[in-house]
Amino acid sequence: MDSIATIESAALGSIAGASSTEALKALHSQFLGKSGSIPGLMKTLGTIPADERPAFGKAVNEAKMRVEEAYELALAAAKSAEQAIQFEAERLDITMPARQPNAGREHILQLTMNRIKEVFVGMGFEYGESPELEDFKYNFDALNYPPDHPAMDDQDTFYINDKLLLRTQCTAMQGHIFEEREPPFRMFTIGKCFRNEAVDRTHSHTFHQVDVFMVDEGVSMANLKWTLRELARTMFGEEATVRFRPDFFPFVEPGVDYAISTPKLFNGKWVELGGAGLIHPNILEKYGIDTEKYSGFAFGLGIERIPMMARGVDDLRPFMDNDFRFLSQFR
Ligand code: FA5
Repeated sequence: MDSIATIESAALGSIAGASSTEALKALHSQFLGKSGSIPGLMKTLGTIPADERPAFGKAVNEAKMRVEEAYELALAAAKSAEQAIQFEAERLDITMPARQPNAGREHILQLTMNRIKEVFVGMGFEYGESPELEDFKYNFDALNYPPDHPAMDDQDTFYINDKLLLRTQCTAMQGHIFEEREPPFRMFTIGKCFRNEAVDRTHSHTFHQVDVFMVDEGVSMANLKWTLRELARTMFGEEATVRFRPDFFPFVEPGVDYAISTPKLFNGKWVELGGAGLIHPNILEKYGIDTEKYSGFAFGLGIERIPMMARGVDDLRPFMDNDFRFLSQFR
């Protein structure tokens, strides 16, 4: 019995003195494992008088349970102490500001084009696409430019060869539609145009236009003005008004430039937006459209102009540069 108490107190003492899980596990196998000292006591049972054996066995079992219990408690304490050290070492500072993802957004010119698209689709115009790399025929001939007419000098562009050029105006879509369809139609297109231009605050070699035209019975300047006023009102507010002044484009007769004004924007001044007019009868006749029955209007405008006016930007060049400090101001 003495040996039991000696071994038990040696085991409890060692367990109490051990601080790591590793040391405790070693003690467990030393005292409680299969060939450990406490189970080893059972092997001495044969040397004990028969009548003392039950009490001896019981005493060994009780000592084993106490050592087992002390071991479990010490192991749990050592584990949590070791975990605390590990957690501290792996601590994340969740108070650090997170890196913001750089979310994309639509370009201000794209937003403007989307808005214009909505306006014209809302008025019953059909959106169409037309090539940027265009045939000379559609960019000039089909639009009633006589050969070598000086009006073409205003629209010098980049030629791929004698026949193919980068279009100077979205009006180039007209010839394609006149060839393919019979009136009535209301069409518009939006896209890039190119001109061999001395680049400055208001001119670029690459810019965007919307071009709109309608051919039907009895279409007049009044329909043109109404349509432009609707556009102006949606883009610049209810009070926007439109002014016409005579201008020349070979493909319209009469031809005008149009400007808009609103009391709230541009200090009430007139701001020119683009050119317009009634489609020249020469063009309609060229495509076999009966000018006794049908007439049409057309107008075009520069897209860059709109955010420039609405947002007070006095130079169009940054719209085409990729400087996020500039572009991210616009939503
Ligand atoms: C035209 O391009 C005609 N096609 C418009 C038209 C259509 C008239 C239908 C009649 C009937 P203009 O060359 O004025 O016209 O250009 C129209 C608009 O495009 C200009 O008011 C301007 O806003 C824009 N624009 C023209 N050239 C440039 C350029 N180099 N850089 C930026 N914007 C330009």
